[in-house]
Amino acid sequence: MVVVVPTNKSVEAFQGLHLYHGAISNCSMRVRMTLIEKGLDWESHHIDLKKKENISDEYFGINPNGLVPTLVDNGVVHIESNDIIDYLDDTYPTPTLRAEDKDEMMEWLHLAAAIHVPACKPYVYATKMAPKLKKTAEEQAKYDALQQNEELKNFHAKHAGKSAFSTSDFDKAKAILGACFTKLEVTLEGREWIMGDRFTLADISWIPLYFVIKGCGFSFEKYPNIRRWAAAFEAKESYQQGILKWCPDFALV
Ligand SMILES: N[C@@H](CCC(=O)N[C@@H](CS)C(=O)NCC(=O)O)C(=O)O
Repeated sequence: MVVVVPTNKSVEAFQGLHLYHGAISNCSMRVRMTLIEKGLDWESHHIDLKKKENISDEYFGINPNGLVPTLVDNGVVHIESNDIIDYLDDTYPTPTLRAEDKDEMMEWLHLAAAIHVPACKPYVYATKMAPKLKKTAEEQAKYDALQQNEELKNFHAKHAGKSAFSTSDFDKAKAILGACFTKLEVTLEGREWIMGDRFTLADISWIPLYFVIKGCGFSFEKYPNIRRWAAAFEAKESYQQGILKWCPDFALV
């Protein structure tokens, strides 16, 4: 659980569940899906990353990294998508999204979190999003003043649309994604879901990665088990409402 004491005190008065989230944000997708799977009511606060709505004193006062998603549950602020979905499943236990082997399931959530900055973010920026998220000089100055997280500062200084991606950064991202999807492919052999027969947080954590990375051109030709697993989501309300509704044309964006 990653709880933040906000400097923007307005959110502390919120009742119920409020989600700050981005349409084409794989991290937001997993939280939207979890809320829907659990049948929870939540208030949407959409943050348009293309309009740089996250680069504001108000938003950094809620999420000190300036990232989406942020969940506010009765005035308590939670960040980090994989921690948020685990928190939601603990706090609102029915229906459960836990596997019997919780440790193995959590390894999938930790892996998704671990590859976000070294692999997912560079792949998405290099293939598609860098020009769309390019900051003006004014936005860049505002961002530099607000952002205290060195890893994010470095990432954005390097890749915020002004400098080209180095081949080595891109190749490294692609290699990490290839290794992780190979692990997923092997795991899904003879299994309906990542943890076996039961649909769990592990599936919710990974389907947004598949959706976004595929939408950025990564080929899943050699991963038949992953394609079968992903196709099974089409029948799920949480996939339709948590992912497709927010970015129906992602492949074209
Ligand atoms: N580890 C964070 C990563 C969140 C993150 O990077 N969100 C992206 C969208 S998926 C974002 O807000 N990007 C804007 C930025 O980097 O300034 C989590 O899992 O919640």
